[in-house]
Amino acid sequence: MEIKIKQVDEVKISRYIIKETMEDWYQFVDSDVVIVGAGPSGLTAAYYLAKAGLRTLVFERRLSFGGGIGGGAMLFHKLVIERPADEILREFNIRLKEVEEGVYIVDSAEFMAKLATAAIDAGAKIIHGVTVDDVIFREDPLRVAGVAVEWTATQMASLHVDPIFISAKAVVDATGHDAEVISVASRKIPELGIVIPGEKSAYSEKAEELVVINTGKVAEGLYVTGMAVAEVKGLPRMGPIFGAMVLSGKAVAEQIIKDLLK
Ligand code: 48F
Repeated sequence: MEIKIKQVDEVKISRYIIKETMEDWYQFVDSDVVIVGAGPSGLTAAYYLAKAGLRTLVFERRLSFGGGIGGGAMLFHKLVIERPADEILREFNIRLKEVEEGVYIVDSAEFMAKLATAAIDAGAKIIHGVTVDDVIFREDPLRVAGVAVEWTATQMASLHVDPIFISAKAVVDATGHDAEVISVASRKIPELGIVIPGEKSAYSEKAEELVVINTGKVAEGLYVTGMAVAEVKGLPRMGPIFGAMVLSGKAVAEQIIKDLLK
């Protein structure tokens, strides 16, 4: 078989990559919404926010999508979803197997891939390998106004490097069980009055609804979604059932859309 591959030299490859990367950073340094964490709640929120026309940037510490989706339950590659979260998954063309009325099984790889695709296709920008380690705040009125970011690799190497800053009208903590962004805001901006009681042990039937109900604004400019809600509001965990994660992502997006586009 004859094949003629276009020849591109190394300098051109480097230039294209550097230019296009920097254009993205230059544009998104001033975002409408920064979501921290590309797990199920963060990706769902990103989809609805971008779809509403908001400039939406997701920072993910790792080089992959999905957060806890990929690990499933003890690495088993199936997860449970319950009504009405199935409606959201259907929007992303994720196949569901009903195992009892209103209870579905989903394949974790399909869930991760299609959720990320939906967020990206809606216009959200996802940047991997970046850790958010602080927030920006302003007074009069007191509010969170953005985030400080660093390469994850720089942090892993314990290098003493200052971060760069990204401004946002809304910052969403979608970091999962540790609620990392709200924890740092609570510690470093005591004026915000955020007290974190910590997550409780598992009580799945209750936790799913409580997480969704308690999703939302924590301080001006600062929002919480997903498992971080349990940490910040002192709620029980629920394990490998994921309905509340996507419902919480949608709920936080709806609140931000209301707050920013009113
Ligand atoms: O943990 P994660 O999946 O959060 P979630 O959306 O979903 C929780 C479920 O996966 C599961 C559960 C459901 O019943 O209990 O745990 O609430 O995804 C959080 C993502 O945030 C990234 C982390 O790598 C993961 O992909 N992350 C965490 N801290 C930071 C961060 C940070 N400081 N900066 C950037 N990314």
